[in-house]
Amino acid sequence: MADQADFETSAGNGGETHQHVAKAGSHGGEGHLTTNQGLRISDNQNQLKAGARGPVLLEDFVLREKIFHFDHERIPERIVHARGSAAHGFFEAYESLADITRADLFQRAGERTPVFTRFSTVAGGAGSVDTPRDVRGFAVKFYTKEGNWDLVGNNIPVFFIQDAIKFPDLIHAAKMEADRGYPQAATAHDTFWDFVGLMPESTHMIMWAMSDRTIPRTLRTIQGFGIHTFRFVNAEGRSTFVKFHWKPKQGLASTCWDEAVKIAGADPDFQRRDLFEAIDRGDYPEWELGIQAFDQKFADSLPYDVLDATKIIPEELLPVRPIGRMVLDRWPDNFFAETEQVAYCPANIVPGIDFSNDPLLQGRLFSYLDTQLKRLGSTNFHQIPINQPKQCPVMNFQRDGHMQMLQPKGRANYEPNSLAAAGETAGPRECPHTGFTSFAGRAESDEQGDKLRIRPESFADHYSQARLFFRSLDPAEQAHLASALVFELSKVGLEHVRTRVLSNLVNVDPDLARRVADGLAMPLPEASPVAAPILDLDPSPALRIIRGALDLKTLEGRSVGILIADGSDGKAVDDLTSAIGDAGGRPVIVAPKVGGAKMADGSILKADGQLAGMPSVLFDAIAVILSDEGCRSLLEEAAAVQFVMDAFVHLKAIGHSKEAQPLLDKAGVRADEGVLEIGKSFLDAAGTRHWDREPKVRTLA
Ligand code: HDD
Repeated sequence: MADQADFETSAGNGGETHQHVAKAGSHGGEGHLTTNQGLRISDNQNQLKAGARGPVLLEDFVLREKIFHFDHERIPERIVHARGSAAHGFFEAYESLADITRADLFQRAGERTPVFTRFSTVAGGAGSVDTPRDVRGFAVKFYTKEGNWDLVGNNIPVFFIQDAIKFPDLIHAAKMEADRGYPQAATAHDTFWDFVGLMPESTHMIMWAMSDRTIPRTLRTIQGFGIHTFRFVNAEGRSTFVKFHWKPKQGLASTCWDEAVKIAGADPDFQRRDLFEAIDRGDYPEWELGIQAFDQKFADSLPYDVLDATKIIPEELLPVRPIGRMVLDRWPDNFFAETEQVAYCPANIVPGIDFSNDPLLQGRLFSYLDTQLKRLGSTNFHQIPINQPKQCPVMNFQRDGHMQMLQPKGRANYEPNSLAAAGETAGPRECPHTGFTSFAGRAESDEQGDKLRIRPESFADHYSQARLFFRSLDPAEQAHLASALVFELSKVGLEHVRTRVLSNLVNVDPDLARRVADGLAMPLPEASPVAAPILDLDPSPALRIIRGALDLKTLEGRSVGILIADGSDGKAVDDLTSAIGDAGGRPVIVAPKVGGAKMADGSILKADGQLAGMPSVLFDAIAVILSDEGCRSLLEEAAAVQFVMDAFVHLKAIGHSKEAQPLLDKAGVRADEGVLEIGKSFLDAAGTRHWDREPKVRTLA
């Protein structure tokens, strides 16, 4: 028997009808190994055999139970967003929002609500890499006192399609091609661009997807968006439309494409590791939650429809009001139990929050619940600890089903009942005052009443906001976007598909289309026909990453790789390491051998990583502290030359000792404001990328 303490029970969801829930994860304690029936195991190394060299016996139930369980360890991965990383934390409200919502989590300044947040890529399988060009999922489960609220968003504020009926087509086209099973986690292939070309409504999202937003530096440096228009509803029943925004305190930062590709090889788990390590060292990632709140009159004043998920409301037109912050401060105990089994669902809302008629959102309300049954195998998936409400009971008469964990007592399993009159437990009752009621106001759609498979006229403009996005970007970002289009379309074998996409791009911006056509060495086609006039909307600088509002110049939370070798000046390394730490950064020592290098004074300085295994793509800036002799030896080392060369072409700051200059020369480093001898100004330079270097190191479209 295992120690009794290993099998503690918790009240969990217990309420009147749900009794105790055995605590999952109780198998982690010290003690004796047992079978799942609690039988103590005497030998976990050998099967039961008939004689020392004889055949294995079918009777070996210890073996069979162990292998049976192992064989079933995998569950179906998510059809989309399969690869993800998650963390626990809290949401803290800044002030009472009682004027616009009755949602309990927004009533009191300083109130904290536990959250579980999962970030993901979309297209790749669970075992794919962290840094493909892809949208990042940003899903937050708020365990409120009134039930779980899930805000299941992305790091991009718009979506590819307007109507949920197109979702399976979109995902089929984006994922590996059906016959060949590749490419994994990549949109650079025929079927994706075929779909995109034929669905001009995806053009705005394509602009975002081809921008640096989809190659984020870390998960800590992405924005998040609820995308759809939702509603807040206050105690009087008045509705206000809201759009949700998450802004990273760490700033918004992306990689260069070449860098993202190299990170995939150097560390396929780069972003997962970064999140884990940041939380582990107490550098808790934080986001501010903000809302754009508006009424029907404001919605009616816009030249696009707020129910159309391919549209944003520019922040310059309607500022984002900060309403609280989320801090992620605890890594899950167990990846499978929590990150894999967490079941988000946009239909999980609480009183004071409600849906709009956005047809994409409406379709999602069905899909997520359905997918959980397939993945988690039972309608009782809500009883898995990560999915249970943490601050309120679950009480109802839903019963039985696969893997039912609860043991309700008594006869009451229907409502209403009058069993209380006989002294029996009657169970929970509905509550018209505190229970959730759907917002009953007049529907936004004038078409309400007729059954129609139709797209409203107000959804017809597919290009104005794509143009707005492109024209709002910094020139360096525009060049990255154009080059990404060239790269992706170069991987498309079907020429008519490339031509069709180019025709759509002409509608976005003729200059962009020309740059992409030049990059492909293809003629520029005519613009594709449009269903609505294309508007020149005012640019929105808030959409920029580079030189935008969230482009922070700081070492906080960023890493500096310090390359050393035998003969380096130990004091210079120490001084730099402390200075980086004081500035909130993370120094990482890289040496030809992981055991360390012999400093000039004879001491040994241990390395955090070996040069061949820690290329500079893993860092935000680099320093090279070498002696003459150390530098000479590294001139013959391709990994060292590449370390410096990549940092330069990825626009990172390079600090160096005088003696390291020959290595910089060999790597083709040219002097600019980001290349400095080690000193105070290097620390300033290391807090940012050096965009002005871009034209010197790459030919962009
Ligand atoms: Fe979805 C997962 C985000 C449209 C159907 N979606 C999923 C996840 C995120 C999003 C972040 C992963 C949640 C997690 O970490 O477990 N999805 C979005 C956004 C959308 C969107 C921001 C548009 C604005 N999704 C969308 C549509 C459908 C789905 C239109 C279907 C009609 N999504 C699913 C799903 C998934 C999912 C198949 C797969 C795994 C899961 O739900 O739990 O049901």
